[in-house]
Amino acid sequence: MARIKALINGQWYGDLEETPAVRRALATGDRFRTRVTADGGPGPNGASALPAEPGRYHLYVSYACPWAHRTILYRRLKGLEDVISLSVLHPRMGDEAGWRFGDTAMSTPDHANGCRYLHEVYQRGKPDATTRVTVPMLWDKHEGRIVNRESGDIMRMLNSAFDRWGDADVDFYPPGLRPAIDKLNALILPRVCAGVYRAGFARSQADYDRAVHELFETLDELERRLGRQPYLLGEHITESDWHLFCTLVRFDAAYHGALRCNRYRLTDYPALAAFTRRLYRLPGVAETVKFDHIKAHYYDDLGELEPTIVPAGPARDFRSECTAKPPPEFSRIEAEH
Ligand SMILES: N[C@@H](CCC(=O)N[C@@H](CS)C(=O)NCC(=O)O)C(=O)O
Repeated sequence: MARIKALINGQWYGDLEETPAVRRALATGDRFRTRVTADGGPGPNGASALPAEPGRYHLYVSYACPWAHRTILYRRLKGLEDVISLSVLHPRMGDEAGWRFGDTAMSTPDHANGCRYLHEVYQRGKPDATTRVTVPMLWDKHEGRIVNRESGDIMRMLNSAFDRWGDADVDFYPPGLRPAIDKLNALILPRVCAGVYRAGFARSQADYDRAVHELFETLDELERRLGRQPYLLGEHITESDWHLFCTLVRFDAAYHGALRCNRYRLTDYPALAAFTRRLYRLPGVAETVKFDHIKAHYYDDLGELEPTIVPAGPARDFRSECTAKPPPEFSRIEAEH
């Protein structure tokens, strides 16, 4: 059974067996889905909301994590670095304390709460919380509580709620493209972005095989799409592009090996690789991609990997890939073959 880290009724467990009871407790535990809107009016579907204000909110991230990476990118590309403050967790979170702060080359102190570990911040925000302790997490410094820890929600908030201070011209979720973005996200998020995790953390060979099949089938489809246009929805960069980018940029460094997604590498897909480079080269993006953090994280003790699963790849046909003629002394052997 998998070992996980979690807060249960406010108590921290750094090495917990994921029994059905634990899974149920977490499934019905705290959600933290408050939004920040421009004027504090309700969020999507009437979600409770807080007003955008400069200096009020704090973002907890790790540069290793693809979900946190999206929020780092939005903070940068929307020009919100002076509006929303930031603390960086150390990428190695395998020991029992989980995500930790520190004044190191790979992390910062906790600038908002002065805690040593992220689970302490969660406890401070909600003393009886039942939840996994994840990044990214958006914190309200005025009320001393967790606003939200869903990267998809945080992206949408940063995209529009803070436009009085940020760059209002940059819009990754424009009204005219919303249905198309939502449709694409419904394909990419489960099959690619979460798909690499479903493969890597599968508990059985059959679950792994299914996840890997869906992952590479979808990458094939996206390769065809990006062979025709620079970004997923044409000429305009949207939220869906950033979802995909944050997974692809980690693919060869981490997912291919550590999460056993090794049928092909990103570099085996010309259009997907070109798309990743295209986004990487946009001003401000390269600084958000830290391969040392990514590798340290995924090759740390993630604790939940099933040791007996056999990886699917590499899918190579050396015979058709090699066109060189054999030296003459081998021609007799080949003729006999
Ligand atoms: N639903 C979250 C997922 C975030 C997530 O899974 N973060 C990982 C790091 S990549 C984490 O903090 N895991 C710690 C844990 O689950 O114990 C989101 O999209 O923001």
